[in-house]
Amino acid sequence: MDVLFTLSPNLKDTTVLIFWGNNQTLETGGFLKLNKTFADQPLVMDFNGDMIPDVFGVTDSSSTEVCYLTNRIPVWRNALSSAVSMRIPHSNAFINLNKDFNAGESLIEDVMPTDPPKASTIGQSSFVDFDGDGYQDHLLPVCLDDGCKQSAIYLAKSGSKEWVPVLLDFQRRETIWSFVPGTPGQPLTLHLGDYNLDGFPDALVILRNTSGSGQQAFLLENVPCNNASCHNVGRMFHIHWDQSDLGAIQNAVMATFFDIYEDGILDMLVLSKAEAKNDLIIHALKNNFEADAYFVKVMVLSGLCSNNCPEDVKPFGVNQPGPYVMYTTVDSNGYLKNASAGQLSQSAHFSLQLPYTVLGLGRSANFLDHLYVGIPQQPGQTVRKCERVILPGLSYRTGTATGYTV
Ligand SMILES: [Ca+2]
Ligand SMILES: [Ca+2]
Ligand SMILES: [Ca+2]
Ligand SMILES: [Ca+2]
Repeated sequence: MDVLFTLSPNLKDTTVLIFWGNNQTLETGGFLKLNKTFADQPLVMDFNGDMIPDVFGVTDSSSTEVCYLTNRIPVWRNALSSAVSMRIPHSNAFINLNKDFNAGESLIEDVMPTDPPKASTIGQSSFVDFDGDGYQDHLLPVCLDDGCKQSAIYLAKSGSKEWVPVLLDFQRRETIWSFVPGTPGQPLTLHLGDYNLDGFPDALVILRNTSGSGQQAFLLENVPCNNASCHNVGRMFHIHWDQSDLGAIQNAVMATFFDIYEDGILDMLVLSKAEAKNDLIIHALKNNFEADAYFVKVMVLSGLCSNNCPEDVKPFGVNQPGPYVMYTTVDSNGYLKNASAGQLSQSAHFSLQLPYTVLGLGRSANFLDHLYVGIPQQPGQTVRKCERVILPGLSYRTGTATGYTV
């Protein structure tokens, strides 16, 4: 695994440094500094489908370029055929939107709305299968007013031009909470994961008290829609106001999901800032949700190795950006159940995605009819040779949930 750093002293020209991996450590002999700068943080994606991650972004010549790094030699190519003006900070994603099992840039205009909903602060785009139909949906957190006192989360389904609000009510008793508007260095972002393994992705957000002081992390659970505004999606977010472990962390500034103990159950990491201190504190919260659910955890690896790979040892490679995972199963009522997720679709601006996908199956589905994995590839290339590894020993039980790692 290599490490990519970005440096942007003036938040404009972003320099990219790459420290090359050397098995368990990093090469100490030096690093690669890309000879062009980007207008914003780059996106790591596999542009040419050779399983080697590439670096994509708007370069100093204001065109979109991609830098290939095959054999650790940077080669620049023009990326998009037409000129586009990217929002800064961008939330570019490399993800499959049309179920063809190949990732494409989320810039494709005919499957998503091109204009954001009417709002004064537009947050970062996220792509998840919010309603469990197998297609990725586009989620966007916004502030509706200039002071960022009125917040909302909108969703656009794949193939629809309509923005549907999936969370408008931020009122807890007498108090209105709202998003923190974000800064160029830390834009307004949702962090998504299926916390309760019901097959519908939930979110972690930071909200602030608009009438008092203080801000904290909140869990947004993906629940069936109960009002007219989200009717077209069928799902909405419900804020867990009384999550005491999150509420105990004062002045939280960022929160995301992470699988502590690698048991398939997503836990939470929260960053907070103590009063009059510069350093941030990291809090890890173990998920004690009594889910009694099944899940499948899928990790798509490149299977490539560049050095010290004897012939008889097959490398796993590293976690790929861009693969798409989808399952079909049948729920307890006999209805088809279907959900999908992308692996490492975004990499810039604290997207903090997991390097694998955890797909919750709910309580009843203890089997999958089909599990599909799509890996970006070059046009005309035949289906990639795949090896399936199921670890460890087919299934494991973790107290409340049973899962499979593929
Ligand atoms: Ca590549
Ligand atoms: Ca969907
Ligand atoms: Ca969920
Ligand atoms: Ca865990």
